[in-house]
Amino acid sequence: NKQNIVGKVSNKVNDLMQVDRKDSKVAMAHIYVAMIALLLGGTAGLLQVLVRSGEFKLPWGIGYYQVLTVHGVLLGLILTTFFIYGFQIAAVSRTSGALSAKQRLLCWIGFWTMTAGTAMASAMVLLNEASVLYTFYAPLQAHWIFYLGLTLVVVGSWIGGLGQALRWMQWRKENKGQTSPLLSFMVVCNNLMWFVATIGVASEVLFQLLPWSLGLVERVDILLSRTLFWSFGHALVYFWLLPAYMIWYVVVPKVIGGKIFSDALSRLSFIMFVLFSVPVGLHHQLTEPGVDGSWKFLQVILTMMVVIPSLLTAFSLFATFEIRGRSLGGKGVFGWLKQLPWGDARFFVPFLGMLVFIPGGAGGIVNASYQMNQLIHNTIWVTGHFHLTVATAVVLTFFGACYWLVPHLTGRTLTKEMNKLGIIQAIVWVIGMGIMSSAMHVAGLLGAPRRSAFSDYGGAEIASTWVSYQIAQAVGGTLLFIGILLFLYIFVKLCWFAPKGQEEFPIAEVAPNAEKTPAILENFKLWIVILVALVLIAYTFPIFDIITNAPLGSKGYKLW
Ligand code: HAS
Ligand code: CU
Repeated sequence: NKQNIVGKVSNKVNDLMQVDRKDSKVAMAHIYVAMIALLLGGTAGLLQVLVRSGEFKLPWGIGYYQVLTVHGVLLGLILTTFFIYGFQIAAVSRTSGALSAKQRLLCWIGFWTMTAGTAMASAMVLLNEASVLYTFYAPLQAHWIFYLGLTLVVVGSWIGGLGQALRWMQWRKENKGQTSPLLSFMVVCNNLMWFVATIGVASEVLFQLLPWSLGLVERVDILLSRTLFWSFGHALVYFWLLPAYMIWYVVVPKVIGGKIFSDALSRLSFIMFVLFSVPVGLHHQLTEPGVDGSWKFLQVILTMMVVIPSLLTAFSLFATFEIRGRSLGGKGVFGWLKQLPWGDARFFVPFLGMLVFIPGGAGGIVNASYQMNQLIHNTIWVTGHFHLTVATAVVLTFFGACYWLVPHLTGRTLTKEMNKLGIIQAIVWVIGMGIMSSAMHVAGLLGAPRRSAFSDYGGAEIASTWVSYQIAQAVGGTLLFIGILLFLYIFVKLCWFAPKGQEEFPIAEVAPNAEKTPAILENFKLWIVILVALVLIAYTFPIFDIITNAPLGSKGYKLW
């Protein structure tokens, strides 16, 4: 009888492991696509900095803007979305419990839909039918298959996101009245924000760009298309950032042996992102005519509101680090810093990301300051800004996460050598990015444009002041490419060659003396109502204005 019970228990455990493995598989599928995007998109980045240095010409008739489109689409849209979904699926599965067969199926359907869309969009870029950059601004007109491909990526993300959210809802049903697992809650916040944000870009593509590129209509309203795009575009950058914040709030404290500073504060900051990420898109259009200044100013204020949850995050991370450092005996104002596990890549790599986010975020506040935006808009300063935010703060955090997530999902372990290589990789990245991004910021202040190939502008004197910075960008960009190769080497090792074993998914507990989490924070109905109200306030009048005062609209152009 006893044996029978033992048998049954071990069968049950086996079943659970089996299901877990199935979740791991769908998570890893996403991460593989992300890594292919990293390799190809990174190669494109290398070519760009070389072209812009003025010392290199692209062979075989490849266009600069074609390469730039590959870079932006693959790294900005594909690497991010696929990695985030891989991470989020694992996060929900490990904190709310393994996905049901139906939920997992949704994740697979989402995965294949997104992958098919990626293939369609990439094919069109490679065939030189869609050199329209990752923001695909009209009146540049791509082949309709490019737009359809991007639509499938978005639709696929809705399906996969639903699969993740359903698991959280099931947990809530099964555990009435209890505070839900923090990490799953955060995933649901991110997916909700993403869903609301993508409505704008989906309308742009479905009602404007697709009919236009198919030749069903001759002209589209440019200002409307850009406004719809940016109602999505800013939330997009937080869709990248929030998974990094999940890792900072929940994983990093566990890695350093500490606790989450406050569950309630973490949830509050995520809810603030849900509320304020969408109604701020006009801060990308501050120089555009056709939108009244007062609406731009309202969205500038809302942008400053969305800075607050980042400041909350900085505060609680500092607190987590200091409390842990002091508990290990650190003394004095900064003595506790020494106690942190600097030799652990799972801490060190995301930490560098946090550090870089301080200047990155400060630059964002400069951008969002209505008047200062005049100085930096459309200059390569902006490119410098987002290489600190998304390409360092976020990407280094994702790299750091891979060092436990990949072996966790593939049943292997992170060896000492790989850990060390991970640390070297991050240092190479920060040095490369430090050089490239600083040069971009300075050149931008000197007026160097973004989104443009090398030119001496007919020998204009001002263009000669940019040259040394463009060469510095090439040096930094080359280091970054080496960083990508180094990371992919570690990734391949962790997938197929590292010793077999078990690596945990680190999830910290909440500090015992923290306040109890108010139930209102989980009341999504309330937050959705406020979110919809804010979006309506921020966008109804500007869009009404744009539509009623619409000029003829523009035909499509293919300038490449
Ligand atoms: Fe941005 C343009 C404003 C954040 C990405 N941004 C872009 C573009 C991208 C991008 C891709 O208002 C270009 C889009 C295009 O192609 O045209 N951005 C902001 C503001 C923030 C901000 C106000 N951006 C981001 C993040 C991104 C991102 C995050 C990606 C992930 N951005 C703008 C504006 C433009 C713009 C304008 C348009 C410019 C133009 O004219 O075209 C804020 O969210 C930033 C808040 C962040 C902070 C930092 C908090 C620091 C933390 C770290 C703590 C560190 C610790 C370490 C604890 C205030 C959380 C401990 C240290 C020890 C020593 C112990
Ligand atoms: Cu923005």
